[in-house]
Amino acid sequence: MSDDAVTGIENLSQETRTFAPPTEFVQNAVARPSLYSEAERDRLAFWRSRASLLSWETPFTETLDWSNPPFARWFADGTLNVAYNCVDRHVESGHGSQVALLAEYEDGTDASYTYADVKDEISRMANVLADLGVRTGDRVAIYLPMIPEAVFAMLACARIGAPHSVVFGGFSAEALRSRIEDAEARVVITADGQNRRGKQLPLKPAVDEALAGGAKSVEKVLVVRRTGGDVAWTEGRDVWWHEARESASTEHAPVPVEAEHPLFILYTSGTTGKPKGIVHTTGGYLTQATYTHRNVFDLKPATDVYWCTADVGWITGHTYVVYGPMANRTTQVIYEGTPDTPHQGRWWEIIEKYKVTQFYSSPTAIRTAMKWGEDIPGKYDLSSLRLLGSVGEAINPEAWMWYRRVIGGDRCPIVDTWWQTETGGIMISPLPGVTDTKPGSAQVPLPGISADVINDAGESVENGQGGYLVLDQPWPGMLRGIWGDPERFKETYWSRFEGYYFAGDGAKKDADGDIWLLGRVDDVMNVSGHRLSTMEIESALVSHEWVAEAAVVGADDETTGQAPVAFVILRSGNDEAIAAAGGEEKVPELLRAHVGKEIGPIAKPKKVLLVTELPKTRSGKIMRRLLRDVAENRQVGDTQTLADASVMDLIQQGLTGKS
Ligand code: 6R9
Repeated sequence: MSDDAVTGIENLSQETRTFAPPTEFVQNAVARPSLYSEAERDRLAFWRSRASLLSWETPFTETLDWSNPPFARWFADGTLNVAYNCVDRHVESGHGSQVALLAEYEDGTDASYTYADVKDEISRMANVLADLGVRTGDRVAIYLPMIPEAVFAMLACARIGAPHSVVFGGFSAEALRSRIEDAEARVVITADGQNRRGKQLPLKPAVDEALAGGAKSVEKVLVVRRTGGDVAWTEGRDVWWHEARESASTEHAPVPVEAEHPLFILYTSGTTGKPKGIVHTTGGYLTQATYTHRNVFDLKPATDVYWCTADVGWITGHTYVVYGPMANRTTQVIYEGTPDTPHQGRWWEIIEKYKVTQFYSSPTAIRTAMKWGEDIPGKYDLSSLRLLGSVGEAINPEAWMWYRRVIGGDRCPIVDTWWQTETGGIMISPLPGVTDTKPGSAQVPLPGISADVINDAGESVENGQGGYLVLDQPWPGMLRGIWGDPERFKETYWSRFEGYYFAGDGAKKDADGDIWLLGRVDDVMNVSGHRLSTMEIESALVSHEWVAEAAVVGADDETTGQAPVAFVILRSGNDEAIAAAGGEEKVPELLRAHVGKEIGPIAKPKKVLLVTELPKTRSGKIMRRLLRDVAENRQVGDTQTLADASVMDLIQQGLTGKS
């Protein structure tokens, strides 16, 4: 990366605001500053001691085997069972009556399950799965909505040592089929349907279609009844969970497995090519999930009510709904529905109802709430909150400040957590009660984690410089590979820089050495030899009071190589101000000038296009690839992974309508 490269990304690190945690928070914080020195003194000893957060059936003697990089083996000669660690041991230690899950359904009904209840449910389900032929090592596909049975299904698999592959309930039959086939799953666990935006959407027909079109490995389908009503039934293959459950015993002995036994496969939604089945194993993954969840979320099991809004179809739902929280004996909320059903205050209403203390969500959700206006959260009592988290993409300083003020009442530390499906758990994040936070920066690797920013030549950059984010030491929760394709694992992650795991993200170290994530490197553009981050321009646009959300792409340009093109959604309620400025047709020019002022003339978008929606994947990531097609006047590419495929039509109609 050239020196020029840095010029364009200067602006983000001009952010100088910092927020010290409240004194009371510091005094009672789970995380201690000494964690950093402990890990620096001896990284392996540090992880060895974190592994004692778990109960081992057979203690391990070797912490890490790195003799065949990049294939790591952690705690390899130890054995344990994940479900035992997440449930049984809490019951055995006298906490069976503590609530584990507070399930809120979209229609406002609810249910709660104690740890003792969960133990019974997962034991029953493990017995049913065993009856259906599932043995240790067999793969099970899970295609369920965000209901307690999804958590039970994952833990029932873990109890048997049968790796699960959770497929997000919003994915198509085709996506489900290819994932079942790749993992050769023997059983699918699904539901008749799910509640989404006030409607009942069928789910099982997608399983039927996937199995009709292939997926020959599947012998049985276990079906949870959620919405009721008629479903097509294949006798001999399909089994109702509520019927099988009746006669299933609540006694089931968890199967201890080796630490390197695969716990799950999770396919990344990958914008191009075949989805990758990311493999995570047992002992190292659960150690990192438990340690990070406890310290990053300041978890106090006896008093907290934690809520992570992620679906179990994503890695965040695996590590920070199921495994980390349950291993830490957390009481948590899980919510079936969407944030605006039946009204836009739904999430804040849930926080008030359950007195949620920690809330973990995504920048895109926060920006959407900003768009809807702060009056909406303003109607609810959010005073129970004491910590906020963010994950999924970089959170721009404006959204961070809004989150802190409007949702966190200016008192809650915010943890901006950087990690990936591949890393298994959080890698870079402030520690609440220890780190002074900075709006927009994920800041520092957690104790025990080693990350760096390097240049094209593979050299660590100085503070103030940008480059590529890499991980230079193995970590317990790291992916152990891509299912069935060890070569692709090496090629994808370990080949660009010798000896480093390359995360695919651009990053910069600021003057204090804190890390700022700049988006995927393919979202970094080069304009007249200057490297500009899409994130940085988006952040500048969103800092304008009229702008709700913005996506920027680098479009090919004859003279400058690439040029930024911005897609902008305006906030409602500014009609008067916009009219006074000369009407909506003047807005693009005003916003160009605003970016010029915020960053410099080089960053001014060539075009600013006003739109009403942005194309997003089902996990809420903006699909810039599609916007680039629009910006470069190309036929729009594959929209299969969009949450709502009609968005691209809307954008194009809007644009042609206006020009
Ligand atoms: C956990 C998760 C991983 C990619 C990652 C990066 C982006 C996630 C971020 C962030 C900036 C953060 N990302 N957290 N970027 N700041 N706090 O999202 O996993 O779906 O695999 O996505 O998401 O680009 O490389 P996954």
